[in-house]
Amino acid sequence: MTRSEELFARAGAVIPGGVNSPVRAFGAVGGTPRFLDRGEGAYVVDVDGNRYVDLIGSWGALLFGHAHPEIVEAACAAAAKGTTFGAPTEGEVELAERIVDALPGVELVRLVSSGTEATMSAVRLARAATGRERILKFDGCYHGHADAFLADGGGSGLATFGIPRSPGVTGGSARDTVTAPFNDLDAVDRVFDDHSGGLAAVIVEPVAANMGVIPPDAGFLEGLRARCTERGSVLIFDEVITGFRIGYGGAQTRWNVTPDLTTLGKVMGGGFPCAAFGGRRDLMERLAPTGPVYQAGTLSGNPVAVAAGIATLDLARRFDPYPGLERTAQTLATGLEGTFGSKPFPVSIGRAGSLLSLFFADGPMRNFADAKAADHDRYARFFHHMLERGVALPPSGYELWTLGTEHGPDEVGAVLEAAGSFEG
Ligand code: KE4
Repeated sequence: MTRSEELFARAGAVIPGGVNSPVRAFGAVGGTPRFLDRGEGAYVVDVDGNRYVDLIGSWGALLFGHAHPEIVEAACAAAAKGTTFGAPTEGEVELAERIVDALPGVELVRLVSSGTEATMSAVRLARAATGRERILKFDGCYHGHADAFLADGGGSGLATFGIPRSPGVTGGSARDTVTAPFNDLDAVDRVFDDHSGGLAAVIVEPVAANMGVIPPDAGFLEGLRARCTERGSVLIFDEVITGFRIGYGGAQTRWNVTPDLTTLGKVMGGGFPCAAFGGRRDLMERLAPTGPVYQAGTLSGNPVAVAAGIATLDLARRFDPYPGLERTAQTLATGLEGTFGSKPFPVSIGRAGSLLSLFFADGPMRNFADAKAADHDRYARFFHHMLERGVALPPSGYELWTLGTEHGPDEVGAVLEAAGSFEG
């Protein structure tokens, strides 16, 4: 028995499913999750000493790889001064200033501890500002596990586990969430027309990255912007993945579409629990203590997490990693297409900037229905084929492959060499 197997058995005795987040349990691919001992740049090492090129990257948080010395140093220095105060600190101001400076749609920002907190708070704010209750999300987009988002087609782990609507979510919550296919403006128009009382908000991942990576069609984001403006609904860009990953200014800069509210997480926390929501001043000023919309958090703006976030954003501003990340993603995508081009099964690479994923499907991939129709059994076989050859892919075909600045030609070569021997 391997140490991972031992630990998985022990974990299962005290933690539901042996994991603290469902997608880690290998439910979609089978087998025993590898318990990790450490990360080193583009690599992770499991408790049995096996080393892998890491393409999970903590689900998108690690723009500069594992244990970047400047980020670790910043966090350690902050921790040595006290790990949490429950009082304001200078670092929170520094991080908030960077976020406001980077994102066109953010005039005020509130720091929180997870992407779910960010998205649930943004929806509460939109409902308060509009006096409306219903929100529109897109099938396959994932915005965290708040009740409002666990409606049909939830994306990420929901997609992996095929849970169309989680038990425990009340009919009232689900009733206030309407879904439409990603990239389908006609369906959006029908939703708006069907709800004459209006929608409080439309929330969207500007690049869908929880149903595999599916970029927005030309005009899709612009179309959402125009409709929300026309109908008085709040447009929320959930940039928890794309924020500071697809570019320093996020997807809203890349597509030049300015949302009313933006949610952030992952990269901005430098690998620590730090996320945020922000947007138009007139909306954000409704938040307590300046307004009546309540939202709070014991560890919001935690000084250690904030120090890591500042270090991360400053590395991004100093080194502009984005062109290099895109080149790496393009090289990997081209290599995979070449590798699988002669195989007797279809492969479609989803990519936007450095975000990419692989579907065993013909493509084009435009929405969740397309993603669900891909061959996920073949993905499970591919996952283990790669794991046995030292490459840790996300354990689900609905997740993005995360690249960081430490993934270079050697790592891309290792991925392509391992993929080359996959026969289906
Ligand atoms: P968290 O609450 O997990 O920090 O963030 C929720 C969230 C919100 N919005 C988007 C676009 C997200 O991708 C996420 C979380 N992403 C998943 C991975 N696709 C988290 C991994 C997990 O659930 O373990």
